[in-house]
Amino acid sequence: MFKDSVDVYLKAGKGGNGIVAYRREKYVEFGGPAGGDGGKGGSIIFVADGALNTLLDFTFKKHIMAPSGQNGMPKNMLGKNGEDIILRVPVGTQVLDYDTKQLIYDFAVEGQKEIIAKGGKGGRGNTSFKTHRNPAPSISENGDLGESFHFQLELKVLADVGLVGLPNAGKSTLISNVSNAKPEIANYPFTTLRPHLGLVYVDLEKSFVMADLPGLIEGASSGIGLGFQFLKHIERCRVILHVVSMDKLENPDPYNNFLKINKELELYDETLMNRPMIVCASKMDVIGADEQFEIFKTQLNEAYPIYPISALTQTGLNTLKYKLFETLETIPKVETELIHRTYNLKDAGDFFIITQAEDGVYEVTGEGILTLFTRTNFDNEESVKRFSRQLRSYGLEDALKEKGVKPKDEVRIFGYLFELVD
Ligand SMILES: Nc1nc2c(ncn2[C@@H]2O[C@H](COP(=O)(O)OP(=O)(O)OP(=O)(O)O)[C@@H](O)[C@H]2O)c(=O)[nH]1
Ligand SMILES: [Mg+2]
Repeated sequence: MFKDSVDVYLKAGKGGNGIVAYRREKYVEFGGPAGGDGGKGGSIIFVADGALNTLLDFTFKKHIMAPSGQNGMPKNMLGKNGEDIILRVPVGTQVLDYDTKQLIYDFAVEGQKEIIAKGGKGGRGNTSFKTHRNPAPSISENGDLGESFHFQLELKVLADVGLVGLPNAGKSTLISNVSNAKPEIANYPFTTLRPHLGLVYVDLEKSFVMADLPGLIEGASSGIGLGFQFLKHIERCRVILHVVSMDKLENPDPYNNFLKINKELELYDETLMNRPMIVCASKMDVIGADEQFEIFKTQLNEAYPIYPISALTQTGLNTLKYKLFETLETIPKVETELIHRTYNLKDAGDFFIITQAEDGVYEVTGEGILTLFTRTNFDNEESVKRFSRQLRSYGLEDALKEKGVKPKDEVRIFGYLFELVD
């Protein structure tokens, strides 16, 4: 089964908590702080792999979670880091924000590696808080939450040459004769149900990637046939090779059909009309093909370069390969954007948001405050004091006062009640 669009939930590991501990050793008179830092949470990493051609695996693992870091330990021992999860995706995979459909990463090159969801930082143990003024702090920090996202993965084939044409035109037969791709071939429409990539060698050092795509029919751009879901794969092909059968019985009016397919491409994405297109007249071995070819060529009127071939008798294949290679050399290599963007949680929302709940109590949420909140160890007085100092320094206290919250009033932060002090 082929799958080129899936959505996934990702949750990177939480950082381990730092701890409060002191050295207690025989003969050591004043045991200093010895609480270790927590380990880092595991991240989720994607790597582009040219050997893959489907996102099917992700339909079986929709929820991906990386392990948390271990808490810090006494004797200044660091907690162990949560292990990263590394997953392979086909080259051509795009990672989009599920809600906004914003493109976050584009896995355009083999081996490209990106941290998709970053594990939380480990919290600091009390040793890390040691200062000259406070040599034995009793404060520690909890680990940060790992990033969590709802992403959509879209596979859009990345090829130099994309084959388009009516079903049965001979696209799969052509690619299996000039490359290592082995798509199914049969004398019925819509034999090919998914894209196939093949490497075409022009000589030992020159090669390019060709993509066999499912057949298109009139109305494909509005969802008729198999077309619509596969049209997106043409988007990222540098050259379009339009295969047109010269078999009079199955394709009595090649020019008209050629125009219809082009119309579908245009309706799907008008910029495809600027993409270099080469026409391949196929099945030249069939009786009457020469005649069809002459008529078709006249109708084309040199608007596109046209190459006659027969996969059956192996004629015209080399000339076509060279022409394709030559054309590719005139087009810039990477047309796709190479996007690696750090998807910053802080960018996603406001640092803090103040709302009034039904019971009249003001509630505080927001991505930034959440980070500070999760870092705070609420069993520890010093940590709680530090939290309120942080709220003040980020301007939350002033913002609350502006809303009319007075000293001694209660404020709810992630379900916990706090009192505003003067
Ligand atoms: N005589 C002749 N028949 C051919 C030639 N190339 C392909 N065919 C036949 O045409 C039929 C369709 O070929 P495919 O390669 O499966 O066509 P396709 O364009 O991939 O079709 P879809 O996958 O359905 O879009 C098969 O029966 C092939 O054997 C050729 O050069 N000469
Ligand atoms: Mg086919």
